Amino acid sequence: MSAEPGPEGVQPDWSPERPLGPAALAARAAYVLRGNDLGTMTTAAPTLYPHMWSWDAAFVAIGLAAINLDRATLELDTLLAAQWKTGMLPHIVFSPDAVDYFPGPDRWGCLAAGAPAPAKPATSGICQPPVHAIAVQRIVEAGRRGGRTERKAAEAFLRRSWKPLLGWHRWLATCRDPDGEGLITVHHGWESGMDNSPRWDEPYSRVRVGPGLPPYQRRDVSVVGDATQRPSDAEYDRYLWLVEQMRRVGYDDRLVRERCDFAVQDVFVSAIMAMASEVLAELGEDACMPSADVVDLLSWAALFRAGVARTVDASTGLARDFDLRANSWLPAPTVAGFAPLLCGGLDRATERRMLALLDSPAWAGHPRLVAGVPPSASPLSPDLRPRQYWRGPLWPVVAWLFAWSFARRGWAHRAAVLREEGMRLVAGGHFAEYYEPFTGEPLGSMRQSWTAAAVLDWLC
Ligand code: 2M8
Repeated sequence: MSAEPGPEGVQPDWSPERPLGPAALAARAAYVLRGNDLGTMTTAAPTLYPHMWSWDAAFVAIGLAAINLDRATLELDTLLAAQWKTGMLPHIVFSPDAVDYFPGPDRWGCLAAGAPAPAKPATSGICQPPVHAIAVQRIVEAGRRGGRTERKAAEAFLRRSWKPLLGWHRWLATCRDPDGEGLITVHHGWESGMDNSPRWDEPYSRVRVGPGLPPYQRRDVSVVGDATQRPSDAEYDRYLWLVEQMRRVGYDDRLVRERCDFAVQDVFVSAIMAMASEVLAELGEDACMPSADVVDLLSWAALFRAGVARTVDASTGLARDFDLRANSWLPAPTVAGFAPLLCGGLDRATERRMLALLDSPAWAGHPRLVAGVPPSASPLSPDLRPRQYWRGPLWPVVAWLFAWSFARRGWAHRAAVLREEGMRLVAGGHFAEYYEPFTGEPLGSMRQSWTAAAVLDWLC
């Protein structure tokens, strides 16, 4: 292995490295996942994110499915065991053994606030994108490729996870889209998974931090070692204020909907909901699960696909989020604008235009990008911050998600190109959280589980 970085995020003398061969890269990726394994959960990253994150856990399971089916199912079993009584899968499942993280269980204070959370383990009080059905599909496929024992284990896993997964999708469809508009509402940028994306600048600008915000000390900045890669303190105040608002209403779904300062219909989460509902319906149909469940899943797939398609702005060619508090569209050009390509539903002309835009110099076709993958923000945007998290860097896991859905949609060539370009990012053997788009410098955490997992899935 190459020398470990000092603070988790800092590469002391980074310079472009010679690419490793596929076998060495796969071995390193497996080594990273093993190193981040706490036994029944894998940390999203060893120091920066020392607990289980919901959508990270799904990607981890996807990577593990390629090398250790039992460990892959255990990962999702751990997550599902933390499901709330309402059906919500929490965005963080805290390990009692892990090192510090802020905001930790006390700051979320879910049980003390009377939330419908499990007595154990401790969790956060919000959710993340519902990619989990994709992991289940990967596990079932890996089971089928294996022998009789693996196939049976994967089928048993599907049977035991069916109800919790259905409950999760039902909670999203009912609590987060109560009027059946086909768009999921998020109440925190963290729920989108794209925490500080320019998508959220407008809605956050309307969040007024109240006087009662308890004091706190950030930990992320010292771990990464370079504050410019992370959200600002002012942004963090707003993140923490939203947590405070939700805590004060006991994380009650209805009250959060009514009172939380942040309420945005998220087009990317909605596209994932459409796609994942369809995947789950197919798995259920194959495994003879109750047909009423399959019908519900198919109806959500259709509803959210249509909801996502309706958000496309004819003038930019991109899909948009909608701010329910300001009653306005959010037009920031980010990777989320390509959400309809994940789930389908556009008419042919609009879809072709969107694909051409994705390939253009304004996006993945920008001549200076080190890899032709969808960047988190347009390289031509005046707001581009090439080193800052969700405001411009390239994310291998995002490339994986697009590649997977393009393959599913029958676009084999596009999927293969994305895989090849995504592999270009990680070829030096750092499984970084994200990469500088023009130099390829690895940034954020250096042992990010979902990056290693994406590489394993691509290589194995
Ligand atoms: C990032 O989010 C956490 C908060 O949830 C953070 O910045 O502290 C995001 O990139 C999110 O999408 C991801 O799941 C998480 C762990 O990798 O890190």
